[in-house]
Amino acid sequence: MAKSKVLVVGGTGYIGSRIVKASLAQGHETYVLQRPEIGLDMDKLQILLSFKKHGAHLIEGSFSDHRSLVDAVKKVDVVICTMSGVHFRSHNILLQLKLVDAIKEAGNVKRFLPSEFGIDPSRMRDALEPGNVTFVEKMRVRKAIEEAKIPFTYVSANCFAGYFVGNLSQLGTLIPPKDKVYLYGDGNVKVAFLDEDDIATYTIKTIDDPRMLNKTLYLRPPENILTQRQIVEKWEKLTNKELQKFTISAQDFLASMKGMDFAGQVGVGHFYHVFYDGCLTNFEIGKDGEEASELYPEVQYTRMDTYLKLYQ
Ligand code: NDP
Ligand code: GFR
Repeated sequence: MAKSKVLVVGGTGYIGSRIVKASLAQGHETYVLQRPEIGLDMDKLQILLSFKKHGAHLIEGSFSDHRSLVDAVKKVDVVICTMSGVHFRSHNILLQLKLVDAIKEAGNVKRFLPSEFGIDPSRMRDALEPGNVTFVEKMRVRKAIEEAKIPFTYVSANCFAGYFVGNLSQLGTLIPPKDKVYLYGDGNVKVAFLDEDDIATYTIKTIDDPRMLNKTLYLRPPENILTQRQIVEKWEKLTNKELQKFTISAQDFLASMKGMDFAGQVGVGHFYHVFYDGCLTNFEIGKDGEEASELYPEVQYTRMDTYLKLYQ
């Protein structure tokens, strides 16, 4: 069967750019939405031009022009949206409702992957405010997809190593601490960490896989199911330096939200559910889900010891 043609919407973004590269690498004719709104953003333009150099096609389209979205979608078989969802960057998850309308009208899309790539929002109905906004909005998009009977795959990517491993899971920084590290509780809650390039590889593997039609892919490669304490120990071994460890109780961690801005509070909420509740690993994958490393054992996923070497 011919490989599906893919349109990535949000292709110059953090995970989006990796998904464009993975789509090209796996031999899909790959299209990337080129939004007129990027205007004088030279960085975005350069990324788009580099995609073109590597064989991708650019399609002009705008979320303020429904017709342009319909025309873009009609050119492909699969649409992947990587719309922004990290509050201190930008957060436009609900814009996807316009893309769902376009896909519904076009009628040709064989698979739509909305911008998920994190905690499974369907399991977060009781999430703390204001961080629950992420999950409420992602569930609104899911509802629109399923009501329109658009075939889908949801990717629950768990923790991006760039946001959770390079910094030893410290809030407010993206690089490792020098002398002291704060542990969430005893630091022994199991979390799943993924290199972002592997997230992109697994994502593209699903799009022509009938086993992933209307299913959720959970990324839980066994050697990357680790606790925060294990991440810290890997870093200490790599640097041959012990860090001073401090424990933050759940109560104190939540109390720290006071005085934070909205984006900071959202982050605390997400970190709380990951590192205190263990929300990524405290459930069995059910009949509507599959685990990525089991489904695609050929993927040599990056271990976190290797990932951390980047930060030395
Ligand atoms: P980015 O912040 O990199 O943004 C992605 C793209 O969103 C941008 O490149 C842009 O597309 C598009 N976008 C942003 N604002 C607008 C707008 N106003 N109109 C149209 N398009 C817009 O996103 P991330 O890669 O950080 O996040 C993507 C997903 O991954 C989210 O769902 C987020 O929740 C999740 N995530 C999960 C993490 C985890 O650890 N599990 C970590 C970080 C994110 P364009 O390229 O066209 O300009
Ligand atoms: C783990 O799943 C998710 C993570 C998710 O489903 C949606 C969004 C995220 C975000 C986190 C919270 O918004 O990805 C990374 C993280 C963003 C963040 C990192 C927020 C505040 C911080 O101080 C921070 O420090 C690294």
